[in-house]
Amino acid sequence: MIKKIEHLGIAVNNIEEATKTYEALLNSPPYKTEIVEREGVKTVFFECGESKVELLGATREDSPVGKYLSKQKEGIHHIAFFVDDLKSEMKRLQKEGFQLLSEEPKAGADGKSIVFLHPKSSHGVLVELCED
Ligand code: CMX
Repeated sequence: MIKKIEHLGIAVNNIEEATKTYEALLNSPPYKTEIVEREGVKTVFFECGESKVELLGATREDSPVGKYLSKQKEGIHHIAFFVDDLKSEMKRLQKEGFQLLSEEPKAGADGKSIVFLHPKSSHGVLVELCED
């Protein structure tokens, strides 16, 4: 079952600058910074009540975030929903006709197992499902 919005992912051109901006906006420092090599991304996480904000900076131009930033302006890149049973949600959404971007859950940032749905399946929004 989808339980809540876990985080919003924001793609940024300069992660150091954006970290300062979001630290000022949320009036709180980030709780975690992590490089996910497989995704070619540097992430900075802020807590925001029950949800989080994830800043995403590309570490490679050919990574998903690198390609995204080369084509469009920085801004909201994805919305991540927290699920209690990732495999059963994957089966349910596949049956509903959503295009999953991987057949199996992958290791994502912040200790989560994740899977993405193609933005064309969800009216132009890249959706991530994540599980602890
Ligand atoms: N939100 C909405 N639309 C997006 C998008 C995004 N984040 N990224 C790409 N698109 C759209 C493009 O605008 C393009 O649309 P048109 O066909 O209408 O022009 C289409 O998707 C294809 O885009 P592309 O640049 O050719 O990119 P690819 O097809 O190679 O890849 C995608 C697109 C979504 C499959 C790829 O970005 C992906 O696999 N994403 C999931 C993984 C990811 O984003 N990882 C980074 C975050 C990791 C983390 O959170 O830790």
